[in-house]
Amino acid sequence: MSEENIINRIAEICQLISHYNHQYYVLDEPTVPDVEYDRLMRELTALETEYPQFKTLDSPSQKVGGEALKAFSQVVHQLPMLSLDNVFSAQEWQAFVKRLKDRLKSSLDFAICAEPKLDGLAVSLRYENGVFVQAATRGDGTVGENITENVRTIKSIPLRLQGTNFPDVLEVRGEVFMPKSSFEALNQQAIKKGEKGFANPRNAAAGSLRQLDSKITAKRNLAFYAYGIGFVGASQDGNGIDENWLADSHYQRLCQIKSLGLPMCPEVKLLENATEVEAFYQDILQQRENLSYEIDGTVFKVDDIALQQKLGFVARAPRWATAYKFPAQEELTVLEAVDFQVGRTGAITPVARLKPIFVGGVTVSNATLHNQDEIDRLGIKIKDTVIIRRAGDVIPQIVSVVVERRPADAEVITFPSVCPVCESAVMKAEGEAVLRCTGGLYCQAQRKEAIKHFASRKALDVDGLGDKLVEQLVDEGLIKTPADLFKLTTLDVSTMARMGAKSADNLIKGLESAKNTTLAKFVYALGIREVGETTASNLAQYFHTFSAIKSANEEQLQQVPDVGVIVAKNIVNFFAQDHNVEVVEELEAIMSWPDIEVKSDDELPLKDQTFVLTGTLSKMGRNEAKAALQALGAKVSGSVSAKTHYLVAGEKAGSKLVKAQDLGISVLTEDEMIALLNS
Ligand code: I6G
Repeated sequence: MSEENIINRIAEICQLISHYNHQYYVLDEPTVPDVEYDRLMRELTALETEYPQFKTLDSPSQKVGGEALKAFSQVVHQLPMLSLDNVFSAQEWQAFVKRLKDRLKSSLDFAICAEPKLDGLAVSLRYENGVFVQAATRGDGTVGENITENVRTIKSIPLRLQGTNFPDVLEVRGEVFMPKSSFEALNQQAIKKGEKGFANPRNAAAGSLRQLDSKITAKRNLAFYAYGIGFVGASQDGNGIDENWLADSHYQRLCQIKSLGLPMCPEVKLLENATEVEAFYQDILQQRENLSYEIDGTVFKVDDIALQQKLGFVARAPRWATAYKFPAQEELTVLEAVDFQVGRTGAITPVARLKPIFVGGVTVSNATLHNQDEIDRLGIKIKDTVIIRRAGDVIPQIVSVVVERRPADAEVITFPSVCPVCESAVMKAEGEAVLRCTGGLYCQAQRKEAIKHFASRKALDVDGLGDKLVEQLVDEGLIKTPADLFKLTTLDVSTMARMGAKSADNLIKGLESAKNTTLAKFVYALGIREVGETTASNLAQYFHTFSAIKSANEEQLQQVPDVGVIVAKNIVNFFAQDHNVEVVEELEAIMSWPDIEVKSDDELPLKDQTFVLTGTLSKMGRNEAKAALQALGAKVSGSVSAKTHYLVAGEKAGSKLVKAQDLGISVLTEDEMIALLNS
């Protein structure tokens, strides 16, 4: 190859790879398979190794990380990097707007640029003549750290701007963050290696950016969204494009940066006026768990740059912008006591009684401590100050203990030596972390939980029979087993405390109609350990009759999808116990379900295909879609794995969609699934 050909080929590959990077990391629309991308990258590195003199500063090969640094040098920001003031409520937001209007001496409405507030690190990127030359942290706002080599490895940050319409010097400001899926993968790896892992995606992003060895950063899968423009100017040998290049709207400026190939957060929206702010805040709060990145609030900015200039700055923050933060998801509180609860399967769970604390939008006073292993892992004692986390609708968790705040009289948590409810012996099965009561249905707690499960919505769905009523019926000695429910009379029930004739009548009617069910629901309602809805439905599909399930041995049971050694053992054990057989026989005599239709393989075109449903399915709904897929032989699983064939992604699909995409699994929209079902 002639020198000229080599230079041309290097330039050609660089341009192609940058283009594919943009499609993949910024637009989320890859057009070539990974293998093609890898081929080009290998060819480029080979050429650059052989002809280092032709390697350019903006080569995409530099994204894999360069030489390790001894320390970070300092960067003086040409324009200070400001931070944001906060508001925490609708009232505070309104007060903010009032201050703006007072200062502007105007009652007119103004447009607002609304953005999610990413939980990452603010950085400033500098492009000179379109080439990425420097990245710096915010630091103290005036002087930051030079993290150029690390930022160079972030795949969605272009090393050369697209097109030609940009100023000679352009500083882009934005947030470097770690997507939730990358954070989870990173922590899984750390746990496998026996390391501690990062507390949250923000820490992981910060830890990854502050690596002296950029090869480590390169492996961390960081991402970037631009939120504004810093210094803009013509350099000495400039081409004349300068500040006038800038649009006079903040939102338009973000679009300008986007057109140069920099990623902009897809949730950014231009609002007509300040009254639309609350709806945007609520909408983003709703979406929070499903977003692929962590956020801790929203940011609102006066959109008109002329108004921004009139408003100016206070100390370190602009007057024209504020973060409207979400309620904190982590808080400090005190562990006041630990109670032990006995569940349906006898598991004894320590429950933390906490000093009530407002966290994640609700007041929390209890949290599970799971088992002894968890207590050991946390190193927690009664009277400890703890960090509690409540994210979205997830149940509150104790994240860690603030050991420095431990009082001298903190008490060790000790598990009971007998069942706290029935005083039967307790035991821990080999390899299990859970302590269990051995009392079975002799134990009143297990009995109550078994009946609650039997009557619950996903099982027999008995109208008028809630958890409280089950407790009352058992406490008053009216029932001992699920079968006893059907022996209740209106008279029995109406004589109970707080029970009117009408409610009693409703309950008896509810029980009457619950007698007709399906085989799958009946099997699920029995509450056999680890037999959930899907397993129960698989058992029904496989065996067709209840007597076949009851008499199957472990080997036969293991032929059923989802049933492994442990579940098979649990099923056999359940039917081997006299008290279970007694109750089951009584129930069989009372209840009925239609025969399972036996289908030939021709009628099961989706046999052996595993589907996962995620997001909101607005046309069919989850349950209907699941039933329709199963009717055609498909398996419907709750989690995405390498064994998944299709992911059906409804609106606001979140981490499952990200995982499926990472694994290269076919993703169907709801309409595509409906078309598949109809075909
Ligand atoms: O630190 C920040 C995060 C996000 C920001 C910011 C932002 O907008 C979405 N915007 C400004 C104007 C500043 N800091 C100073």
